[in-house]
Amino acid sequence: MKLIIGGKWSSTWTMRGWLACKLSGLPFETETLFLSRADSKDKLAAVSLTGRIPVLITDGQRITDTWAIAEYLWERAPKSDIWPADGSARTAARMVAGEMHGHFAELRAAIPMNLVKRWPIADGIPSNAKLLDRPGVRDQIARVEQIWRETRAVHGDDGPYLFGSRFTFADAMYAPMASRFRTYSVPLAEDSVSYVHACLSHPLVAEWIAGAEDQAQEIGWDAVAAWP
Ligand SMILES: N[C@@H](CCC(=O)N[C@@H](CS)C(=O)NCC(=O)O)C(=O)O
Repeated sequence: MKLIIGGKWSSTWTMRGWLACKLSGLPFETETLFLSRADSKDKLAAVSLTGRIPVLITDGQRITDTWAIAEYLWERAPKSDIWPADGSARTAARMVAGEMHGHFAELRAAIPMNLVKRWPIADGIPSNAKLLDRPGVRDQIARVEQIWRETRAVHGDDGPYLFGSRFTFADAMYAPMASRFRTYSVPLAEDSVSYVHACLSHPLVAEWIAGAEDQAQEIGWDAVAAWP
């Protein structure tokens, strides 16, 4: 299998797709397609029916959409940690992952992911309060915290992740949001801070972040950290 991914410091959906591939335990390779180059649109059109990545190339298929990729992998590796083993936990995991897949547009737009940026990075950049005060953003942050809290209260007894001791695709869906909260110093309740820490410290997430840092060194740390 080959997964087409974007720049690791900023590509939330390909981070999620990559985490799904890792969670499946199946062998795969990656190919990087940077999205902001002059030839990116043409390259995207050549590999992706939707003009979006990730794309998983496997079995003669080009699978677009992170959710479809995760479900394909789950069918091939149903004992993997993509979804929880318990049926009701699995339904709950699909619900919370689905909410992240389909909602939070204002929050995503206000605080784009940048894994190598720490706020504030320089004078002249507006304070994070300005970003967080955009319409809908604070309510959506509160909703993310509520999802984490309520899911962990029911399913998270035996570990630090949403469904306890096993990091699942539901955590993968929220990992880019956890990183945004850290990057933009979003004020959070104590239990949310603990979850952010657990999520970003998971070995697979840490591996992706290390890759983002390596890319930033290669491209030029300051240029990458200044985006967007
Ligand atoms: N719903 C899609 C969203 C994919 C998406 O928006 N990917 C971004 C990269 S993170 C993209 O390909 N953007 C195209 C562009 O910026 O030209 C999924 O679940 O995979």
